[in-house]
Amino acid sequence: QVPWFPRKLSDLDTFAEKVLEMGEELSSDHPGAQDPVYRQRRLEIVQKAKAYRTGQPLPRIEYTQEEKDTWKQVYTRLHAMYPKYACREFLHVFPLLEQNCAYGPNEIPQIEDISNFLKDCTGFTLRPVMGLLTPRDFLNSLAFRVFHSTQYIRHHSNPYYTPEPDCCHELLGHVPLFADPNFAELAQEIGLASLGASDEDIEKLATIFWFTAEFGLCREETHIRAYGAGLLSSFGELEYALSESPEKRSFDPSMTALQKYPITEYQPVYFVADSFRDATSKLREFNMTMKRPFQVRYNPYTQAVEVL
Ligand code: H2B
Ligand code: FE
Repeated sequence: QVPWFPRKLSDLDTFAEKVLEMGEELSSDHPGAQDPVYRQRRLEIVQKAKAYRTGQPLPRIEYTQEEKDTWKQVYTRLHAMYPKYACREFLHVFPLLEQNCAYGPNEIPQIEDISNFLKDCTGFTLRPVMGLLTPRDFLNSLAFRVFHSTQYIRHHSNPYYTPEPDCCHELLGHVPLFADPNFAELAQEIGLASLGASDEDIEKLATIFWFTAEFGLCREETHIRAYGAGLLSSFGELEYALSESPEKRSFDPSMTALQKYPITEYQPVYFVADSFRDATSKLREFNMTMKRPFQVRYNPYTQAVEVL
């Protein structure tokens, strides 16, 4: 029995209302949980994501001054660290986002502008989302070069902490790498492998996503740099990850896929890729060891998945 999977772009519409948690409700440990104004605002933003369907213009949010102030604090602190810690692909793209998508400390960029920019770079596009998707749905969308992005921002009481993805994490952490052709290929490769995969294989692919797109490190000449969004959107963990403290192992999908990890603390182990191309070719080899009674191919002309 093969699990259902999306075949065409508009099939992703079925994910809009299927959010794991914190879709319209916040968990009690969310810093905004006791703030009715915050909850109302978040609800207003996620309702636009819930209503979004393929082909419609992406919702534009008019952010409040308080939201912009939170963004400014996060942006300023991280931006100062990037030259020392971020990988070269990230550093190449960032100024292009400043020029083309109004990245900067004073405004929260709009996902519509970013999506148009990414589309020109790698064909990746963004879709708004209410909150956490299941790992399966989230990974499946990467097969179509679609990344789900939240549009609300963390609570202003603690600008350097969020228990869930927010626009700081998506726009500062994830977006720059999706403009890089080699990273885009790596991400799509994880996505294609996830289509119709068994639950066990989804868990492995989610772990690989965790140790690459979220917490990945890469080698550059004599040093190691960060490309994972969880690092590039957290000043504390970014510095820690590149210090001597945590263990660093070479990225090897068959080993990486089995590594256990904490989700609320700094990672004890990180995986270092030689390059995105090398990681992609290792991943392709690994994917061939996963059994699936069919093969898939993405057709960019129709934006559909062909089942072979
Ligand atoms: N959903 C959303 N909306 N954003 C994410 O970054 C995300 C997700 N990450 N669902 C997924 C799960 C990831 O942690 C893996 C694939 O489990
Ligand atoms: Fe993320």
